[in-house]
Amino acid sequence: MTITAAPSPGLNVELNKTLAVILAGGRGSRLKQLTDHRAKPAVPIAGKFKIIDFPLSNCVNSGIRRIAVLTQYRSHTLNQHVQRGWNFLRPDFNEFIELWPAQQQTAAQTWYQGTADAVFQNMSLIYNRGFDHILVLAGDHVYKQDYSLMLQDHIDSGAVLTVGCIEVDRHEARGFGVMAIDESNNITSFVEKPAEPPEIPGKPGRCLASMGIYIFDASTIYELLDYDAENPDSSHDFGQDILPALIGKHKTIAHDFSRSCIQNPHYPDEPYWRDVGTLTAYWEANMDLTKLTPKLDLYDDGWPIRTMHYQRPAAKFIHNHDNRVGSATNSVVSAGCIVSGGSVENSILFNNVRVNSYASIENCVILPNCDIGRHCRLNKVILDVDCRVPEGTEIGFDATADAERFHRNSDGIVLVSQSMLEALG
Ligand code: ADQ
Ligand code: ADP
Repeated sequence: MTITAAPSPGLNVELNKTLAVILAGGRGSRLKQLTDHRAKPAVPIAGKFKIIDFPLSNCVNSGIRRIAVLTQYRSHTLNQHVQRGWNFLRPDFNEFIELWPAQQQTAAQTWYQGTADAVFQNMSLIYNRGFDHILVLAGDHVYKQDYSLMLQDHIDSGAVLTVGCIEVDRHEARGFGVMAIDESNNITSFVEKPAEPPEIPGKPGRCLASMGIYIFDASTIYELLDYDAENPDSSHDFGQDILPALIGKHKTIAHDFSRSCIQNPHYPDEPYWRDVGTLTAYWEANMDLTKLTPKLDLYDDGWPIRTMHYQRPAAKFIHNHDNRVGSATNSVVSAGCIVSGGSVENSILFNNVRVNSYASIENCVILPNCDIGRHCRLNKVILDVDCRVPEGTEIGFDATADAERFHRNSDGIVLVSQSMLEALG
Protein backbone atom coordinates (compact mmCIF):
# COMPACT_ATOMS: atom_id res chain seq x y z
CA MET A 1 0.00 0.00 0.00
CA THR A 2 1.30 3.45 -0.85
CA ILE A 3 0.20 6.37 1.21
CA THR A 4 0.05 9.38 -1.05
CA ALA A 5 -1.20 12.15 1.19
CA ALA A 6 -1.83 12.79 4.84
CA PRO A 7 -5.54 12.59 5.62
CA SER A 8 -7.20 15.96 6.12
CA PRO A 9 -8.39 16.65 9.65
CA GLY A 10 -11.84 15.37 10.57
CA LEU A 11 -14.56 17.65 11.87
CA ASN A 12 -13.78 16.87 15.51
CA VAL A 13 -10.25 18.16 15.05
CA GLU A 14 -11.62 21.34 13.49
CA LEU A 15 -14.12 21.74 16.35
CA ASN A 16 -11.26 21.45 18.83
CA LYS A 17 -9.49 24.26 17.01
CA THR A 18 -12.56 26.52 17.16
CA LEU A 19 -13.03 29.28 19.71
CA ALA A 20 -16.59 30.49 20.27
CA VAL A 21 -16.82 34.12 21.31
CA ILE A 22 -20.20 35.06 22.70
CA LEU A 23 -20.88 38.80 22.61
CA ALA A 24 -22.82 39.51 25.76
CA GLY A 25 -21.98 43.12 26.55
CA GLY A 26 -24.81 45.08 24.94
CA ARG A 27 -27.50 46.73 27.01
CA GLY A 28 -30.70 45.76 25.15
CA SER A 29 -32.47 48.98 26.11
CA ARG A 30 -35.66 48.08 24.21
CA LEU A 31 -36.43 45.61 26.98
CA LYS A 32 -36.96 48.65 29.24
CA GLN A 33 -36.76 47.98 32.97
CA LEU A 34 -35.99 44.28 32.38
CA THR A 35 -32.44 45.34 31.54
CA ASP A 36 -32.11 48.03 34.20
CA HIS A 37 -30.20 45.68 36.46
CA ARG A 38 -28.98 42.97 34.12
CA ALA A 39 -27.53 42.54 30.63
CA LYS A 40 -29.95 41.21 28.02
CA PRO A 41 -28.28 37.77 27.83
CA ALA A 42 -29.04 37.42 31.58
CA VAL A 43 -32.77 38.07 31.17
CA PRO A 44 -34.73 35.02 32.37
CA ILE A 45 -36.73 33.20 29.70
CA ALA A 46 -38.85 30.09 29.25
CA GLY A 47 -39.42 29.31 32.93
CA LYS A 48 -35.96 28.40 34.10
CA PHE A 49 -33.40 29.62 31.60
CA LYS A 50 -31.52 32.79 30.84
CA ILE A 51 -31.18 33.86 27.20
CA ILE A 52 -27.44 33.09 27.15
CA ASP A 53 -28.20 29.43 27.90
CA PHE A 54 -29.22 29.03 24.25
CA PRO A 55 -25.90 29.92 22.55
CA LEU A 56 -23.98 28.19 25.36
CA SER A 57 -26.01 24.99 25.01
CA ASN A 58 -25.71 25.15 21.23
CA CYS A 59 -21.91 25.34 21.57
CA VAL A 60 -21.63 22.38 23.91
CA ASN A 61 -24.15 20.29 21.95
CA SER A 62 -22.23 21.10 18.74
CA GLY A 63 -18.95 19.88 20.24
CA ILE A 64 -17.44 23.35 20.74
CA ARG A 65 -15.96 23.42 24.22
CA ARG A 66 -13.71 26.45 24.11
CA ILE A 67 -15.95 29.38 24.81
CA ALA A 68 -15.37 33.01 25.82
CA VAL A 69 -18.27 35.16 27.04
CA LEU A 70 -17.53 38.87 26.55
CA THR A 71 -19.32 40.95 29.13
CA GLN A 72 -19.55 44.62 29.89
CA TYR A 73 -22.92 46.17 30.75
CA ARG A 74 -24.34 45.32 34.23
CA SER A 75 -22.83 41.90 34.11
CA HIS A 76 -23.15 40.73 37.71
CA THR A 77 -26.05 38.27 37.30
CA LEU A 78 -24.68 37.13 33.96
CA ASN A 79 -21.27 36.38 35.49
CA GLN A 80 -22.86 34.64 38.42
CA HIS A 81 -25.05 32.52 36.16
CA VAL A 82 -22.16 31.42 33.93
CA GLN A 83 -19.85 30.76 36.87
CA ARG A 84 -22.37 28.75 38.85
CA GLY A 85 -24.25 26.99 36.06
CA TRP A 86 -21.60 26.44 33.40
CA ASN A 87 -18.54 25.29 35.28
CA PHE A 88 -18.61 21.67 34.20
CA LEU A 89 -16.13 21.72 31.30
CA ARG A 90 -12.74 20.07 31.76
CA PRO A 91 -9.68 22.37 31.73
CA ASP A 92 -7.47 19.26 31.66
CA PHE A 93 -8.88 18.60 28.17
CA ASN A 94 -8.31 22.26 27.31
CA GLU A 95 -12.05 22.88 27.54
CA PHE A 96 -13.28 26.14 29.04
CA ILE A 97 -16.02 28.69 29.37
CA GLU A 98 -14.28 31.89 30.38
CA LEU A 99 -15.77 35.27 31.21
CA TRP A 100 -13.91 38.09 29.54
CA PRO A 101 -15.12 41.37 31.03
CA ALA A 102 -14.13 44.69 29.50
CA GLN A 103 -10.95 45.54 31.38
CA GLN A 104 -9.22 48.16 29.24
CA GLN A 105 -6.50 45.81 28.08
CA THR A 106 -5.43 47.74 24.99
CA ALA A 107 -3.51 50.98 24.61
CA ALA A 108 -6.75 52.91 24.03
CA GLN A 109 -7.93 52.03 27.57
CA THR A 110 -11.59 52.23 26.73
CA TRP A 111 -14.62 50.02 27.36
CA TYR A 112 -15.67 47.84 24.44
CA GLN A 113 -16.46 50.38 21.71
CA GLY A 114 -18.38 47.97 19.52
CA THR A 115 -18.70 44.25 18.89
CA ALA A 116 -15.47 44.04 16.87
CA ASP A 117 -13.58 46.07 19.47
CA ALA A 118 -14.80 43.65 22.15
CA VAL A 119 -13.01 40.81 20.35
CA PHE A 120 -9.99 42.99 19.49
CA GLN A 121 -9.47 43.98 23.14
CA ASN A 122 -9.11 40.29 24.01
CA MET A 123 -6.66 39.44 21.23
CA SER A 124 -3.88 38.69 23.72
CA LEU A 125 -6.10 35.91 25.11
CA ILE A 126 -6.77 34.47 21.64
CA TYR A 127 -3.46 34.68 19.72
CA ASN A 128 -1.10 31.75 19.99
CA ARG A 129 -3.65 29.36 21.42
CA GLY A 130 -3.86 27.32 18.24
CA PHE A 131 -7.33 28.35 17.02
CA ASP A 132 -8.04 27.96 13.31
CA HIS A 133 -11.64 29.18 13.41
CA ILE A 134 -13.35 31.90 15.43
CA LEU A 135 -17.11 31.50 15.83
CA VAL A 136 -18.70 34.83 16.81
CA LEU A 137 -22.14 34.59 18.43
CA ALA A 138 -24.63 36.96 20.02
CA GLY A 139 -25.61 36.23 23.61
CA ASP A 140 -29.19 37.30 23.14
CA HIS A 141 -30.85 35.03 20.59
CA VAL A 142 -33.18 32.12 21.26
CA TYR A 143 -32.67 29.18 18.87
CA LYS A 144 -31.20 25.73 18.52
CA GLN A 145 -28.40 25.35 15.99
CA ASP A 146 -25.73 22.76 15.29
CA TYR A 147 -22.71 25.00 14.64
CA SER A 148 -20.67 21.98 13.52
CA LEU A 149 -22.73 21.85 10.32
CA MET A 150 -22.03 25.53 9.70
CA LEU A 151 -18.33 24.91 10.36
CA GLN A 152 -18.35 22.05 7.87
CA ASP A 153 -19.85 24.37 5.22
CA HIS A 154 -17.23 26.98 6.07
CA ILE A 155 -14.36 24.53 5.68
CA ASP A 156 -15.76 22.91 2.51
CA SER A 157 -16.20 26.28 0.80
CA GLY A 158 -12.72 27.59 1.62
CA ALA A 159 -14.26 30.95 2.61
CA VAL A 160 -12.52 33.29 5.06
CA LEU A 161 -15.89 34.24 6.52
CA THR A 162 -19.23 32.41 6.73
CA VAL A 163 -22.32 34.30 7.88
CA GLY A 164 -25.38 32.54 9.29
CA CYS A 165 -28.50 33.80 7.53
CA ILE A 166 -32.25 33.45 7.63
CA GLU A 167 -35.09 34.70 5.44
CA VAL A 168 -37.22 37.42 7.03
CA ASP A 169 -40.09 39.65 5.94
CA ARG A 170 -38.93 42.90 4.40
CA HIS A 171 -40.49 45.05 7.13
CA GLU A 172 -38.36 43.25 9.76
CA ALA A 173 -35.20 43.41 7.65
CA ARG A 174 -34.46 47.05 8.50
CA GLY A 175 -33.22 45.88 11.91
CA PHE A 176 -30.71 43.43 10.46
CA GLY A 177 -27.72 43.19 8.20
CA VAL A 178 -29.14 42.27 4.78
CA MET A 179 -27.21 40.45 2.09
CA ALA A 180 -27.37 39.24 -1.48
CA ILE A 181 -25.80 35.95 -2.60
CA ASP A 182 -25.00 34.19 -5.87
CA GLU A 183 -25.97 30.64 -6.86
CA SER A 184 -22.97 29.24 -4.93
CA ASN A 185 -23.92 31.13 -1.72
CA ASN A 186 -21.08 33.61 -2.13
CA ILE A 187 -22.10 36.89 -0.50
CA THR A 188 -22.14 39.55 -3.20
CA SER A 189 -23.34 42.49 -1.12
CA PHE A 190 -24.07 43.31 2.51
CA VAL A 191 -25.73 46.36 4.06
CA GLU A 192 -26.14 46.85 7.80
CA LYS A 193 -29.68 47.87 8.82
CA PRO A 194 -30.66 49.34 5.42
CA ALA A 195 -33.58 51.76 5.15
CA GLU A 196 -34.54 50.05 1.87
CA PRO A 197 -33.62 46.37 2.30
CA PRO A 198 -32.92 44.59 -1.00
CA GLU A 199 -35.31 41.67 -1.65
CA ILE A 200 -34.35 38.12 -2.55
CA PRO A 201 -34.68 37.85 -6.36
CA GLY A 202 -37.91 36.02 -7.20
CA LYS A 203 -39.22 36.36 -3.62
CA PRO A 204 -41.01 39.68 -3.28
CA GLY A 205 -41.29 40.95 0.29
CA ARG A 206 -38.56 38.61 1.59
CA CYS A 207 -34.97 39.43 2.47
CA LEU A 208 -31.90 37.47 3.51
CA ALA A 209 -30.86 38.64 6.99
CA SER A 210 -27.62 38.09 8.84
CA MET A 211 -28.18 36.37 12.18
CA GLY A 212 -25.04 38.00 13.59
CA ILE A 213 -23.43 34.52 13.63
CA TYR A 214 -20.03 34.44 11.96
CA ILE A 215 -17.25 31.93 11.44
CA PHE A 216 -13.95 33.61 10.61
CA ASP A 217 -10.76 32.02 9.50
CA ALA A 218 -8.55 32.89 12.54
CA SER A 219 -5.70 34.58 10.67
CA THR A 220 -8.21 36.70 8.74
CA ILE A 221 -9.96 38.01 11.83
CA TYR A 222 -6.64 38.80 13.54
CA GLU A 223 -5.54 40.84 10.56
CA LEU A 224 -8.89 42.57 10.10
CA LEU A 225 -9.27 43.56 13.72
CA ASP A 226 -5.72 44.92 13.89
CA TYR A 227 -6.44 47.03 10.83
CA ASP A 228 -9.85 48.13 12.10
CA ALA A 229 -8.45 49.21 15.47
CA GLU A 230 -6.21 51.72 13.69
CA ASN A 231 -9.06 53.14 11.61
CA PRO A 232 -10.32 56.38 13.17
CA ASP A 233 -13.46 56.31 10.99
CA SER A 234 -14.56 52.87 12.18
CA SER A 235 -17.30 52.25 14.74
CA HIS A 236 -15.56 48.89 15.43
CA ASP A 237 -18.70 46.89 14.80
CA PHE A 238 -18.90 43.59 12.89
CA GLY A 239 -22.00 44.56 10.91
CA GLN A 240 -21.05 48.19 10.25
CA ASP A 241 -17.34 47.85 9.58
CA ILE A 242 -15.81 44.36 9.49
CA LEU A 243 -18.22 42.59 7.13
CA PRO A 244 -18.30 45.43 4.57
CA ALA A 245 -14.48 45.46 4.60
CA LEU A 246 -14.33 41.78 3.60
CA ILE A 247 -17.33 41.15 1.39
CA GLY A 248 -16.65 41.46 -2.32
CA LYS A 249 -12.88 41.36 -1.72
CA HIS A 250 -12.44 37.88 -0.28
CA LYS A 251 -14.45 34.69 -0.41
CA THR A 252 -17.34 35.02 2.02
CA ILE A 253 -20.33 32.73 2.04
CA ALA A 254 -23.81 32.65 3.51
CA HIS A 255 -24.85 29.61 5.52
CA ASP A 256 -28.58 28.98 5.40
CA PHE A 257 -29.77 28.50 9.00
CA SER A 258 -32.32 25.88 7.94
CA ARG A 259 -29.36 23.57 7.13
CA SER A 260 -28.14 23.52 10.73
CA CYS A 261 -31.22 24.44 12.76
CA ILE A 262 -32.36 21.74 15.18
CA GLN A 263 -35.76 21.53 13.65
CA ASN A 264 -39.03 20.95 15.44
CA PRO A 265 -40.59 18.24 13.25
CA HIS A 266 -44.03 19.84 13.77
CA TYR A 267 -42.84 22.98 11.96
CA PRO A 268 -40.61 21.70 9.15
CA ASP A 269 -40.79 24.99 7.23
CA GLU A 270 -40.14 27.30 10.15
CA PRO A 271 -36.57 27.26 11.44
CA TYR A 272 -36.95 28.87 14.87
CA TRP A 273 -34.73 31.84 15.65
CA ARG A 274 -35.76 34.84 17.72
CA ASP A 275 -34.03 38.04 18.66
CA VAL A 276 -36.16 38.73 21.75
CA GLY A 277 -35.09 42.37 21.71
CA THR A 278 -38.45 44.01 22.44
CA LEU A 279 -41.00 43.45 25.20
CA THR A 280 -43.50 42.12 22.66
CA ALA A 281 -40.99 39.68 21.13
CA TYR A 282 -39.96 38.58 24.62
CA TRP A 283 -43.56 38.09 25.73
CA GLU A 284 -44.46 36.24 22.52
CA ALA A 285 -41.45 33.89 22.77
CA ASN A 286 -42.54 32.97 26.30
CA MET A 287 -46.22 32.67 25.37
CA ASP A 288 -45.33 30.36 22.51
CA LEU A 289 -44.09 27.83 25.07
CA THR A 290 -47.54 27.61 26.65
CA LYS A 291 -49.11 26.52 23.33
CA LEU A 292 -50.23 22.97 22.60
CA THR A 293 -47.25 22.51 20.26
CA PRO A 294 -44.66 25.24 20.81
CA LYS A 295 -42.41 26.15 17.92
CA LEU A 296 -39.39 25.83 20.19
CA ASP A 297 -39.16 22.31 21.60
CA LEU A 298 -37.51 22.40 25.03
CA TYR A 299 -38.35 18.78 25.76
CA ASP A 300 -36.02 17.41 23.11
CA ASP A 301 -33.43 15.15 24.77
CA GLY A 302 -31.36 15.18 21.59
CA TRP A 303 -30.50 18.88 21.99
CA PRO A 304 -30.77 19.72 25.68
CA ILE A 305 -30.77 23.36 26.75
CA ARG A 306 -29.01 23.45 30.09
CA THR A 307 -28.95 26.12 32.73
CA MET A 308 -28.01 26.78 36.31
CA HIS A 309 -30.20 24.48 38.33
CA TYR A 310 -31.68 25.76 41.56
CA GLN A 311 -32.29 23.24 44.31
CA ARG A 312 -35.98 23.82 44.82
CA PRO A 313 -38.86 21.51 45.66
CA ALA A 314 -41.36 20.51 42.96
CA ALA A 315 -44.24 22.83 42.04
CA LYS A 316 -47.34 22.37 44.18
CA PHE A 317 -51.06 22.98 43.49
CA ILE A 318 -53.41 23.34 46.42
CA HIS A 319 -57.15 22.94 46.90
CA ASN A 320 -57.25 25.20 49.95
CA HIS A 321 -59.31 25.66 53.14
CA ASP A 322 -61.75 28.01 51.33
CA ASN A 323 -62.49 25.18 48.87
CA ARG A 324 -60.67 27.05 46.08
CA VAL A 325 -58.75 24.92 43.60
CA GLY A 326 -55.25 26.01 42.68
CA SER A 327 -54.82 25.26 38.98
CA ALA A 328 -52.63 25.91 35.99
CA THR A 329 -53.60 25.08 32.40
CA ASN A 330 -51.61 25.59 29.21
CA SER A 331 -48.90 26.92 31.45
CA VAL A 332 -45.30 26.26 32.34
CA VAL A 333 -44.77 26.10 36.10
CA SER A 334 -41.24 25.89 37.49
CA ALA A 335 -39.80 24.38 40.63
CA GLY A 336 -40.58 25.96 43.96
CA CYS A 337 -43.94 27.42 42.83
CA ILE A 338 -47.08 27.10 44.96
CA VAL A 339 -50.43 27.80 43.36
CA SER A 340 -52.93 27.81 46.19
CA GLY A 341 -56.59 28.42 45.39
CA GLY A 342 -55.75 30.67 42.39
CA SER A 343 -55.91 30.05 38.67
CA VAL A 344 -53.12 30.30 36.12
CA GLU A 345 -53.81 30.12 32.37
CA ASN A 346 -51.55 30.51 29.34
CA SER A 347 -48.75 31.72 31.54
CA ILE A 348 -45.20 31.00 32.57
CA LEU A 349 -44.27 30.89 36.25
CA PHE A 350 -40.52 30.93 36.85
CA ASN A 351 -38.97 29.46 40.01
CA ASN A 352 -40.42 30.14 43.41
CA VAL A 353 -43.63 32.00 42.55
CA ARG A 354 -46.62 32.10 44.91
CA VAL A 355 -50.16 32.51 43.57
CA ASN A 356 -52.66 32.97 46.36
CA SER A 357 -56.38 32.26 46.62
CA TYR A 358 -58.88 33.92 44.26
CA ALA A 359 -56.02 35.28 42.15
CA SER A 360 -56.30 34.96 38.38
CA ILE A 361 -53.26 35.01 36.11
CA GLU A 362 -53.71 34.93 32.32
CA ASN A 363 -51.20 35.39 29.51
CA CYS A 364 -48.50 36.40 31.96
CA VAL A 365 -44.77 35.93 32.33
CA ILE A 366 -43.97 35.81 36.07
CA LEU A 367 -40.26 35.91 36.85
CA PRO A 368 -38.72 34.22 39.92
CA ASN A 369 -39.60 34.92 43.53
CA CYS A 370 -42.87 36.79 42.92
CA ASP A 371 -45.82 36.66 45.27
CA ILE A 372 -49.26 37.43 43.86
CA GLY A 373 -51.74 38.35 46.56
CA ARG A 374 -55.29 37.14 47.04
CA HIS A 375 -57.92 38.45 44.60
CA CYS A 376 -55.32 39.85 42.18
CA ARG A 377 -56.15 39.78 38.44
CA LEU A 378 -53.29 39.94 35.97
CA ASN A 379 -53.52 39.76 32.17
CA LYS A 380 -50.67 40.22 29.64
CA VAL A 381 -48.28 41.18 32.40
CA ILE A 382 -44.53 40.63 32.60
CA LEU A 383 -43.72 40.64 36.30
CA ASP A 384 -40.02 41.18 37.03
CA VAL A 385 -38.26 39.27 39.82
CA ASP A 386 -39.08 39.71 43.51
CA CYS A 387 -42.42 41.49 43.00
CA ARG A 388 -44.94 41.39 45.85
CA VAL A 389 -48.28 42.20 44.24
CA PRO A 390 -50.63 43.46 46.98
CA GLU A 391 -53.98 41.77 47.55
CA GLY A 392 -56.71 42.83 45.10
CA THR A 393 -54.39 44.48 42.51
CA GLU A 394 -55.65 44.46 38.91
CA ILE A 395 -53.20 44.88 36.05
CA GLY A 396 -53.87 44.56 32.34
CA PHE A 397 -57.51 45.70 32.26
CA ASP A 398 -57.30 49.49 32.23
CA ALA A 399 -54.82 50.93 29.75
CA THR A 400 -54.70 54.38 31.33
CA ALA A 401 -54.23 53.17 34.89
CA ASP A 402 -51.60 50.67 33.73
CA ALA A 403 -49.64 53.31 31.82
CA GLU A 404 -49.65 55.61 34.85
CA ARG A 405 -48.40 53.01 37.28
CA PHE A 406 -46.27 50.70 35.14
CA HIS A 407 -44.67 50.42 31.69
CA ARG A 408 -47.38 49.58 29.13
CA ASN A 409 -46.31 49.17 25.50
CA SER A 410 -48.38 49.78 22.37
CA ASP A 411 -49.26 46.08 22.14
CA GLY A 412 -50.90 46.25 25.58
CA ILE A 413 -48.17 44.32 27.38
CA VAL A 414 -47.55 45.66 30.88
CA LEU A 415 -44.12 45.37 32.48
CA VAL A 416 -44.16 45.60 36.27
CA SER A 417 -41.03 45.79 38.41
CA GLN A 418 -40.43 45.71 42.13
CA SER A 419 -39.55 49.40 42.22
CA MET A 420 -42.74 50.38 40.34
CA LEU A 421 -44.82 48.50 42.91
CA GLU A 422 -42.86 50.05 45.78
CA ALA A 423 -43.46 53.51 44.33
CA LEU A 424 -47.21 52.89 44.63
CA GLY A 425 -46.71 52.49 48.38
P1 ADQ B 1 -27.62 44.05 16.37
O1 ADQ B 1 -28.80 43.22 16.68
O2 ADQ B 1 -27.83 45.55 16.33
O3 ADQ B 1 -27.00 43.61 14.95
P2 ADQ B 1 -25.51 44.40 18.25
O4 ADQ B 1 -26.08 45.53 19.00
O5 ADQ B 1 -24.30 44.63 17.43
O6 ADQ B 1 -26.58 43.63 17.38
O7 ADQ B 1 -25.25 43.24 19.28
C1 ADQ B 1 -24.84 41.93 18.92
C2 ADQ B 1 -24.41 41.23 20.17
O8 ADQ B 1 -23.26 41.85 20.69
C3 ADQ B 1 -25.43 41.25 21.31
O9 ADQ B 1 -25.42 39.98 21.94
C4 ADQ B 1 -24.92 42.32 22.26
O10 ADQ B 1 -25.23 42.01 23.61
C5 ADQ B 1 -23.44 42.24 22.04
N1 ADQ B 1 -22.77 43.53 22.16
C6 ADQ B 1 -23.17 44.74 21.69
N2 ADQ B 1 -22.27 45.69 21.99
C7 ADQ B 1 -21.27 45.06 22.68
C8 ADQ B 1 -20.06 45.48 23.27
N3 ADQ B 1 -19.69 46.76 23.21
N4 ADQ B 1 -19.32 44.55 23.90
C9 ADQ B 1 -19.68 43.26 23.93
N5 ADQ B 1 -20.80 42.80 23.40
C10 ADQ B 1 -21.59 43.67 22.78
C11 ADQ B 1 -26.23 42.42 14.73
C12 ADQ B 1 -25.56 42.50 13.37
C13 ADQ B 1 -26.63 42.45 12.26
C14 ADQ B 1 -27.46 41.19 12.44
C15 ADQ B 1 -28.06 41.17 13.83
C16 ADQ B 1 -28.82 39.87 14.09
O11 ADQ B 1 -24.79 43.69 13.28
O12 ADQ B 1 -26.02 42.48 10.99
O13 ADQ B 1 -28.47 41.16 11.45
O14 ADQ B 1 -27.03 41.27 14.82
O15 ADQ B 1 -29.47 39.96 15.32
P1 ADP C 1 -53.78 31.70 50.40
O1 ADP C 1 -53.56 33.16 50.58
O2 ADP C 1 -53.91 31.36 48.95
O3 ADP C 1 -54.88 31.10 51.19
P2 ADP C 1 -51.43 30.65 51.94
O4 ADP C 1 -50.26 31.55 51.86
O5 ADP C 1 -52.18 30.56 53.23
O6 ADP C 1 -52.42 30.93 50.73
O7 ADP C 1 -50.96 29.20 51.54
C1 ADP C 1 -51.89 28.26 51.17
C2 ADP C 1 -51.29 26.89 51.20
O8 ADP C 1 -50.08 26.83 50.44
C3 ADP C 1 -50.90 26.45 52.59
O9 ADP C 1 -51.98 25.97 53.31
C4 ADP C 1 -49.90 25.36 52.29
O10 ADP C 1 -50.57 24.16 51.98
C5 ADP C 1 -49.26 25.83 51.00
N1 ADP C 1 -47.95 26.39 51.32
C6 ADP C 1 -47.63 27.70 51.56
N2 ADP C 1 -46.33 27.83 51.83
C7 ADP C 1 -45.79 26.58 51.75
C8 ADP C 1 -44.49 26.04 51.96
N3 ADP C 1 -43.44 26.81 52.25
N4 ADP C 1 -44.32 24.71 51.79
C9 ADP C 1 -45.36 23.91 51.44
N5 ADP C 1 -46.62 24.34 51.26
C10 ADP C 1 -46.85 25.66 51.44
